[in-house]
Amino acid sequence: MSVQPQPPISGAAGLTPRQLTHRLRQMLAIREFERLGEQCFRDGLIRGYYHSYAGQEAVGVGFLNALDLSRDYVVDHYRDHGHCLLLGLDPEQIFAELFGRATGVSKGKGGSMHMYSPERHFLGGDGIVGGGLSVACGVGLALKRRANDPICVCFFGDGALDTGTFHESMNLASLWSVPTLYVCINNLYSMGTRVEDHSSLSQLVDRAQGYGVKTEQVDGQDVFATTAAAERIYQYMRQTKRPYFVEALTYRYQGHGIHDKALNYRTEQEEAQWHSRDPIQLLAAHLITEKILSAQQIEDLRQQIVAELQAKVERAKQAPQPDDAELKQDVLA
Ligand SMILES: Cc1ncc(C[n+]2csc(CCOP(=O)(O)OP(=O)(O)O)c2C)c(N)n1
Ligand SMILES: [Mg+2]
Repeated sequence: MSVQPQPPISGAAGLTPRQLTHRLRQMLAIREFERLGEQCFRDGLIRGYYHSYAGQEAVGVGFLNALDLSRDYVVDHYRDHGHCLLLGLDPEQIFAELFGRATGVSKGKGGSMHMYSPERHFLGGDGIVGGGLSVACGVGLALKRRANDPICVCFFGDGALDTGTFHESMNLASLWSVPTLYVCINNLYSMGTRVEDHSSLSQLVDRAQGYGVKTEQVDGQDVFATTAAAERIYQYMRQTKRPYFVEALTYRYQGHGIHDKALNYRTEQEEAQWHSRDPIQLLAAHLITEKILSAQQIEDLRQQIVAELQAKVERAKQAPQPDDAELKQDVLA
């Protein structure tokens, strides 16, 4: 990886060199996981859909590292591979799920959009746009009754604000005062529709404020900004048991899904502009300037991650197909 000079990013959010290196490793792992996953799709190992999280890494890294997974819970949307990695799920299990194998996170029955791990307090990806918002409201309500001030974090895209569930969920979350953080990952597009063409208000935070929920925008390219926002907001929520809405401004590098080449709805100039503030490069440049890691060490780290992930793919390929008897297990009809 060649690291170019970058515009400055906000301070180091109180992170130690070791924590900063860990976050770089996490972001590189997500980026390389998605690269390999898309290759596996093209090789015919994965069927259905594949929605890459590449470009949006700093959002998950900031908001998930700041959680306390002994008590907090996460509800997700379908762009969920990166979040699963950050919650500590083994990449081999995630690849196995993508390949539809019995050892997958959801026993091979969920696939890319429906990873699920109650052990890791991960209450699912969801193929329904806005589907997680009301679930997260209910989870927040349940958590509020526990004594140790837990919170729920719910991720979704800008497109989810156009569903009725968004309004029902914001209303009830505020009315019932539940400690759920709604993180809207505004990557400018709902499939191929630009945010100006699907939202009546261009500032998405304005759409949550009508329900009396505190809101803020955060630079989703800057892992220090997402880290600092997460820590501050979680503290507020644990104290007040109130919901909160964050609009994280970021960009997805790939098309909506693997079948979308993003050719006719956005410009190369726009893509280049966002790539010039790549979240990994921003952190890498900081680590180099602060002499925490050299460019060569970062490249070695990346190569080591790629090798580890490739080994996981090979093992996941060997995993068995689900047993026929599993077909009706865990299925609600
Ligand atoms: C209720 C519902 N309506 C429509 C769809 C089809 N659909 C799938 S993804 C998507 C766009 C959502 O975009 P956004 O919420 O911004 O998330 P992003 O893909 O950008 O992460 C749509 C319309 C769906 N899955 N569910
Ligand atoms: Mg979007």
